[in-house]
Amino acid sequence: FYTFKKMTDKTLDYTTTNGLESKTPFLIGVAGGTASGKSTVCQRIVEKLGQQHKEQTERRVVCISQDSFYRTLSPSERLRAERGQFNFDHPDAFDDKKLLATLKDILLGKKVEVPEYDYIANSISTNRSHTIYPADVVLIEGILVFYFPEVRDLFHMKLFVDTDSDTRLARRVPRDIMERGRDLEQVLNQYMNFVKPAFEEFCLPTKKFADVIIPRGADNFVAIDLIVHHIWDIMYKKRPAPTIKVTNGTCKPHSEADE
Ligand code: UZR
Ligand code: MG
Repeated sequence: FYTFKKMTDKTLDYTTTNGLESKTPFLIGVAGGTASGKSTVCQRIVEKLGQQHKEQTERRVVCISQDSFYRTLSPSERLRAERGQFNFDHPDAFDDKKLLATLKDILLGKKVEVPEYDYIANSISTNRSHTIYPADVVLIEGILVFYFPEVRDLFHMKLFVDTDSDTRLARRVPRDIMERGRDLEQVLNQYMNFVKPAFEEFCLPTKKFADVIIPRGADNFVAIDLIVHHIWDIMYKKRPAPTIKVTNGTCKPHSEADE
């Protein structure tokens, strides 16, 4: 099997629609309902590509969460959020312009800063962010990454993690209570009032945009294996990646130092 050394020897290259021969990351979108296992699927892909122990600057495969693109709430929205009355599952809760601009920069081979999200404060951290260095493969996961058409059009590959709703709820409840500091009543109210209806209205209809639907999520080793093999093929056998359009910018190759 391939080693990490071999992997660093090559980067992706393909011709963009502006005609420039360019090396840009292969961008993968991972959507699915809350607690469907999106992050775990991404982690498994990174592990299978042998990346999990690498330093951030050396990584050839990186993951970003759409949570980093929640918009800043107004004072009254913030109060509602504290009472569990703000709809974090609605497309309006996100700063899609910022998400779009960041993904375009990534495709142009630029280094970007992505803030961390703080679930207890219900906002992005002002002091904690991480730098995403140019990589070969960038995964971006989130409930609504296929919702915004301009964002959706930037992905080379779209995955939808399709896990039953009852399984997702069963995972979501303990996660919110233990990791996100909520109580049971608040979690269930929020689920019934916002999470479930928004999933049905905004997330589920984006399943049709996926190239690959992964039933059962991260437990589906066969599907993850197939996806990883496809990524390998594109990275090493120079199978052409699908062409994507990056407007408002010129694609330029990574610097030699990144090779
Ligand atoms: P995943 N979310 C919060 O609980 N609090 C916030 O401050 C921001 C987001 C939740 C959001 C959504 N909903 O269902 C979930 N609520 O994060 C998406 N309520 O994250 O895909 O990891 O489940
Ligand atoms: Mg998540």
